[in-house]
Formats: sequence, C-alpha cells, structure tokens
Amino acid sequence: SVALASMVVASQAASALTVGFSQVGSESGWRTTFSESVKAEAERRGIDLKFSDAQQKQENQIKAIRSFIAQGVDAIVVAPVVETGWRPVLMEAARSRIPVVIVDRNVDVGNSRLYVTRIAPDFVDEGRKAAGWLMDATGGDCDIVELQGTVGSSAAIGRMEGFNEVLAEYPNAQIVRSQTAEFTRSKGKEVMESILKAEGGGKNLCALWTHNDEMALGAIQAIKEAGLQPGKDILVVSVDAVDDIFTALKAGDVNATVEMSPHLGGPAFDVIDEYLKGKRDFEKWIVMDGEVFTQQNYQAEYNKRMGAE
Ligand code: GYE
Repeated sequence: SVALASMVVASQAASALTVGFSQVGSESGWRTTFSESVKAEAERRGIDLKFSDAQQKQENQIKAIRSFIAQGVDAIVVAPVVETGWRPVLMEAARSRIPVVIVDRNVDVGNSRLYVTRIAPDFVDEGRKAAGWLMDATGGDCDIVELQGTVGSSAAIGRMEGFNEVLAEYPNAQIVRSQTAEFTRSKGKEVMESILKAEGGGKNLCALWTHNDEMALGAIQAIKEAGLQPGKDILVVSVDAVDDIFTALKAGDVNATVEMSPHLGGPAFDVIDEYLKGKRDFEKWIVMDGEVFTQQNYQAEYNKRMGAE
C-alpha cells in the first residue's frame, strides 16, 4: 500500500498543469487584486503558474508568451494591455497547439479561432452604467471632465464608447476636457491638477468621470488641494469597485463606481480544464456582470469586505 500511495502521488504530480499567465502590470489596485487572486486560485488547484508582469508594455507580453511556448506550457492566459498587434504571437501558440484564454481586455485579431474564449465584462456597458448614474444624479445638465485609461486598451475604448453613447441623449451634458491618466493614481492626480488649472480652478465643473477607481483616488486629492470638495462640488463616478473606493464612498469623496470582478482566474482555469478534456465549442465571450455602488447602497458590500480582512 506504500507503493500504491506513492504511485498515486506520482500520477498526481505528472498530471499537474503548467499555465503561463501574461499580466498587464500592477498599475491599479484592481490589477493587484486580480494577480493575487489568480495566484491563489492556481495554488488551490495545484497548478504550476508561470506568472509574468509586463509593466504595461506589450513587447514584454509578447516575449513572455514566446517563452511560455518555448517551455511547452499546457495553456496560456493573457490579459492584454492593448487590443492590436497580437496576431503573430497567437499564431505561434496555435502552431504549437497551446490553447490561449484571453481575460479582461480584448485582442483584435480578426480570427477568434486564435483563442479558446475571452472572460471579461462588457466595457461598453460599464460606460453606459456610469453615464446613466450621472445623468440621473444631475438631471442631464453637467460639464464633465474625463480621465481615460491606457490609450488603445479595450477597457478605455469601451468605457468611453458606452459613456458617450448615453451622453449623446442629453443636450446639456458634455465632456469639456478628456485626457489619459494611464489607469494610475499618480497620473490621475497630476492630470487632474493641470485640468483644474486650465478650468480656472474647477468651480464650473459638475463631474469627474474616470475609467478606473485608481485615477479617481488620485484626482480627488487634486480636487481637495484646489479647495473644492470631491463628491459635492465635483461629483465623481468611476469603474472597478476596489476596496479603497469604498472608503472614499463612505467619506463622501466619491459618488459611484461600477463593479468589475477581479476574480477571473477561476473561470479561466475552468475553461482550460474543459479544453484539455476535449471540449471545443466554447462561447467566444464569457461575460462577467457587475453592480453599481453608490453612497446610498455601498454599506452592505463595505461591511462584507472590511469583515473579510
Ligand atoms: O479597470 C483598471 C486596470 O483592464 C478592466 O485595467 C481593466 C482595467 C481596470 O488597471 O483598474
């Protein structure tokens, strides 16, 4: 029975999956939680995870994917920084018969057979939800500053599209300034400072719309330093629902955020398991949904998160 037990152990070890994960970077709290969640999930499942942080550079992601292919991993998970430029490297993975799962942002490859599926929210819908909340809150009369995410990322492209689509229905609402702050807190503060200066201090602004919470958290600092009250003088709406934004909701500095789950690792590993067992007919997009949290309804979720720490 000792021999039997060791055989069982050996066969388990032999069947352990090796998965390469190319992550965008660590630009936001949302991203860090996402990375931690993928690592924890891999550990829980006994997956040998090769984790690579691309520091927001596509060239680093392409290098990482090539090295995963060279190492002969069983599957590759990619959270792409931008949409374009993925075709050649995904074709290399396909030629090596290594399945690729896309998570979070999208790839524009013109041939969806180059990946198994994509697990992600509907970014356009997130933008619509943010604008819907703001138009309700202001009666559709509002001069808005927009802080965009990384240029060329589908998160920024989609959120912008959805927000503007709703805004088009309100003749008295408009975006008066729009600039990228690259999804980071420090850029959010810096860019907001310069916008407030350009806007004569910002007293005539109605709202700030940011493509993620991290930029909102930086920008509310800038608003305070300019002598205005974020959440009152300038309404603040964003996307992600990271832990820190709940503190800001409670403090009244932020008004609303559209939730995006960072727990994409579990669903990605499920897909890989199914694929390796022979399944081929996957939906090309597995859509994750999220709630809108506001100063009126954040409390229950806040308690849940703080209690969980
Ligand atoms: O909203 C932001 C992050 O791609 C959806 O990237 C993601 C975005 C997320 O850094 O915080």
